[in-house]
Amino acid sequence: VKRVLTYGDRAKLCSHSVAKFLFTTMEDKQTNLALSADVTTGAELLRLADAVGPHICILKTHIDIISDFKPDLVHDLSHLAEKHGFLIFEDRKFADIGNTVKHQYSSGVYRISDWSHIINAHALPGPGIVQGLKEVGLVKDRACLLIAEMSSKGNLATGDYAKATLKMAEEHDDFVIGFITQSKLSNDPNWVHITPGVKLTRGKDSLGQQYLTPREVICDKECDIIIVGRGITEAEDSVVAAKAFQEAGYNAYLERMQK
Ligand code: 5BU
Repeated sequence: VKRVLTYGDRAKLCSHSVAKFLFTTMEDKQTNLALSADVTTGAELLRLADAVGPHICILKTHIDIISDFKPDLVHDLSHLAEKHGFLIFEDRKFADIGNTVKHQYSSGVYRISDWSHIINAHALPGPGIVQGLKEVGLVKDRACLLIAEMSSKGNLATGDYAKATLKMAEEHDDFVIGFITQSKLSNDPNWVHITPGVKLTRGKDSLGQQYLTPREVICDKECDIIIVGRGITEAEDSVVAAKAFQEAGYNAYLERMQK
C-alpha cells in the first residue's frame, strides 16, 4: 500500500535543521500557510507578524520595500518568530554571480544572513550562485530555496528549466532545502515545495500575477506550502483571512493524505 508521508514523518527524515524545524512546526501548528507580509512600514510588518503569527509556519518578507527600515526591525521580528514559532524567509531572489551575492546576502544595509532563516535564489546564473550564498549561510545554519517555476504570466522559466534547477539543488542539498514552484518537481520527501500565487478563488491581478486555490496547490499539484500575500494583507481582517487560508490549506493536505 502506498502511504503518503505526513509533515511529521518528513521532519524525521530530513537532515537540514531548518527543514526539520519547518516540517515539525507545520505538523504541530497544523498549518502550511506562509504569509507574504508585503507591507511598507516597520510598524505594519510587526503588527501583522504578531497578529497572524499563530497561524503560519513561515513569514516571508521583502525587506527592501520597508520605507523606514532600521536594524531594530529585524531584531523585533526575530523575537516574534520565536514567540509564535515561525521561520523568516527574505524573498530576495538573488540572481547574480557567486561573489556578488555573497556580499548582498551578508552585508549592505540589511545584513540578510544575520536574521533570515531562509532565502531564495534564481538558478539562472548557474551553480556559482549557490556556492556563493552557501559560503555565507552554511555556517549560520541557514537554508536556501531555488526558484524553479514562477507564478507570473509569460515568465521564461519553461521547458527543462525546472529539471535543471532540481539537479542544481541535488548537488547542494546541504544548503538547498527545496523550491519555489508551481508544481511538485520530485518525489523525494526531503524537498520542500513552496508555492506563491494563491487566493481562495482562481484569478489574476493587473500585472501578470496568476492565482490558484489552496486545494489546487496542495492537493492537485502536490506542493507543501502556500504563500499568500494580498489575500491576507488586503482583507478587511487579516487574522480572519489568515485563519481561512490556514484551514483551506490544511484541509487540502488532509485530503491529499487520503488520496
Ligand atoms: P500576492 O499578494 O499573494 O500576489 O503576493 C505573492 C508574493 O509572492 C509576492 O511577495 C511575490 O513577490 C512573491 N512571488 C510570486 O508572487 N510569484 C513568484 O513566482 C515568486 C514570488 Br518566485
